[in-house]
Amino acid sequence: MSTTGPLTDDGLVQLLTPGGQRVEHPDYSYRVAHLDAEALRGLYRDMVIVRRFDTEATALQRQGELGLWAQSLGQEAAQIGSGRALLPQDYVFPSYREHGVAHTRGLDLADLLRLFRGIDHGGWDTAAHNFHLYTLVIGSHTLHATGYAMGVQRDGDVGTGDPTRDTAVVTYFGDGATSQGDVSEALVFASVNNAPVVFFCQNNQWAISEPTTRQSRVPIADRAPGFGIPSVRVDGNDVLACHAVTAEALERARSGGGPTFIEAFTYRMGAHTTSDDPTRYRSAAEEDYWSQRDPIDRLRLHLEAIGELPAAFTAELDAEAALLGERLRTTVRGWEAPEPGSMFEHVYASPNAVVEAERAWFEAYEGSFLPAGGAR
Ligand SMILES: Cc1ncc(C[n+]2csc(CCOP(=O)(O)OP(=O)(O)O)c2C)c(N)n1
Ligand SMILES: [Mg+2]
Repeated sequence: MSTTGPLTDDGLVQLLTPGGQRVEHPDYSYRVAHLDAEALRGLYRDMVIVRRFDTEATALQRQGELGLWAQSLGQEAAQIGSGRALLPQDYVFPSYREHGVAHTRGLDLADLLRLFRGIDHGGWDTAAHNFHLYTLVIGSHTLHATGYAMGVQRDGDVGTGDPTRDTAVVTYFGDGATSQGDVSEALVFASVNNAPVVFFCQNNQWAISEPTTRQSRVPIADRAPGFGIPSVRVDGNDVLACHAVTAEALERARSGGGPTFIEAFTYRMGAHTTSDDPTRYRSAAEEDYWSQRDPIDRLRLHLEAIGELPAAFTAELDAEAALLGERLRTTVRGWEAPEPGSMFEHVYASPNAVVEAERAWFEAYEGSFLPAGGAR
């Protein structure tokens, strides 16, 4: 681990060491002081469930049931820690591997698979969960989040002091996304408008095969102050630290204090997607190093050390995870393929001439094939 550059671990906020020991931080410890053993087990349960979901989804892709899958393996602490700091009225703009955050917003995890099976443009009701659709156009949703946050501000839902009204917006994106112009534009707009938005960058050290050292010479969080936005670097494999820094940033946003940039320093333990083979561009030694820093192991070690991980709890959790796996397999295989022409529906709220012309062309094209079985 270098002491300089974008991959340094200098200055990371940490509340739980890789060995599972609680450590004090002068600015952040108080933000997790209320989490008792039951709450810690809740965070552990979330991470285990999401990992099981991710493992099942990967297997379903390998069995040909999904076209593609983007794993969240290794990023569970960043996602669960931050997601559990959100209030119901807060709004999330994710990229495409925020399965843990989706879980904290109460989505049925199965619904995340519709898009990846190619049967739906989205997969869930965004308004029901204040969780926007997955965005695959890297960084573009940081602009959507900033615009949405400016709307929240103009609706007067910031700084009223009413904890059920004041609202924050959070957008999740990767290290690679920070090189996109859209992200810089979003930071400019958020800053000059003092928008209630939290920029949550999961620096998982890779943008497909490009390492973070190809995105920046300095820690990514160091860029934000240049836009006038305060930033913090956090150990992204420490669920407590992620929870603490996000709680602070959300509170700042809701109270009218403006945007914050969080860099959660973590590691993409899996491939970029199921179409990728990381053995072509990274070393086994690097993967071994990070497997020693698994975010779930860290909390497990802590709970064991304080005698708060009873066998009955882990047995129940194992059963819950197995049941989820079974349900996912049955649900996904049970989904019928939609009529191909239905992809033209719901593009706009009202009829649109261009979409109608495309639909007509498509129907004529489909109609040009012989019917199944041969003769007309
Ligand atoms: C605008 C745009 N350019 C390129 C791509 C292709 N692409 C898909 S994922 C990816 C890497 C993103 O890396 P990062 O932001 O670090 O997120 P991670 O996948 O590591 O979570 C790229 C370049 C894209 N989807 N959108
Ligand atoms: Mg990345």
